[in-house]
Amino acid sequence: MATLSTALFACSGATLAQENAGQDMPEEARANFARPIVLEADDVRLFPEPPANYRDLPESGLRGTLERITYHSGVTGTDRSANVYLPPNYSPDQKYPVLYLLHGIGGNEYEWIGYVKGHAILDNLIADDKAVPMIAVFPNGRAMPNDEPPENPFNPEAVAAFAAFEGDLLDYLVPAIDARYSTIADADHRALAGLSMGGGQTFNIGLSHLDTFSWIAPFSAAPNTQPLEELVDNPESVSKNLNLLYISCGNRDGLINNSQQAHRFLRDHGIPHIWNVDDHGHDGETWGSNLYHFAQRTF
Ligand code: FER
Repeated sequence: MATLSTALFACSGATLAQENAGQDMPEEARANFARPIVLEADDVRLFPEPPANYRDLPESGLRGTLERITYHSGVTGTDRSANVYLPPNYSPDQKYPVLYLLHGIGGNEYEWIGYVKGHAILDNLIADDKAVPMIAVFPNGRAMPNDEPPENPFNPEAVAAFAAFEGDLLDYLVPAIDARYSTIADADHRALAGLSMGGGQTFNIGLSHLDTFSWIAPFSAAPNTQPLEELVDNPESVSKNLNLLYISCGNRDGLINNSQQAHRFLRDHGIPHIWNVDDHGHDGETWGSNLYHFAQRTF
């Protein structure tokens, strides 16, 4: 099996090369999908950069623990794996909220850990009392029997598997997590966040299942995002059921128009949300920074 970081960096490379196959453009433009970026007055940064060491662990290492679980999925017909972060002193005598973190098109259940260091960000925030102790689940969001990142992560079968993950998550993974761990098993204590393809999944699954998740954070959402008109049929009930909708994107990310469209729809329909446009591209800097800000405002 590939190590965490080689798997992840290799995936990012595949992603970029595939979408822009055959085009000759500078590295930086390719890295950000080279689509036109048009910023408007409310596409602004709301939060500062986190402190420089926000994802560095102390020498003693992670204070919580990371473990790998398997669950049976009726969607794929296979046993699937997910990584799980448990906060320090996790005890079945207490009950915990749960954050689900979804990866991008070339990633897998290690992307948030190996590339973004999401487990370290949460561990540091919890140690500093800036976030409540929570369980974090890192699933594989490509619900197909062989769910490893394929050579071309944009192939239609692999992209369809990101949509099929909705049933996997709702009907198999969430129940498996609630059965195995000491969770507070309701929407007020469940968060869904994701980067890129995982951001699109977060919009699609989150906004249509506010009875399961009420803290929702799509970061740098990809074009798999369904039109908000389809996801939001009743703005009042969406506003009432949401605890927090936190949307972010970097102002150098060629996919920003997806998030801008979502933000403008929500703004025009009076649905409260955070819209944070930072100065990053389609990269781990923006995902780490926005997890840092979202986790402090969650639960
Ligand atoms: C696309 C561009 C980017 C797309 C998906 C992505 C499905 C996803 C990127 C990522 O997850 O990093 O056209 O179409």
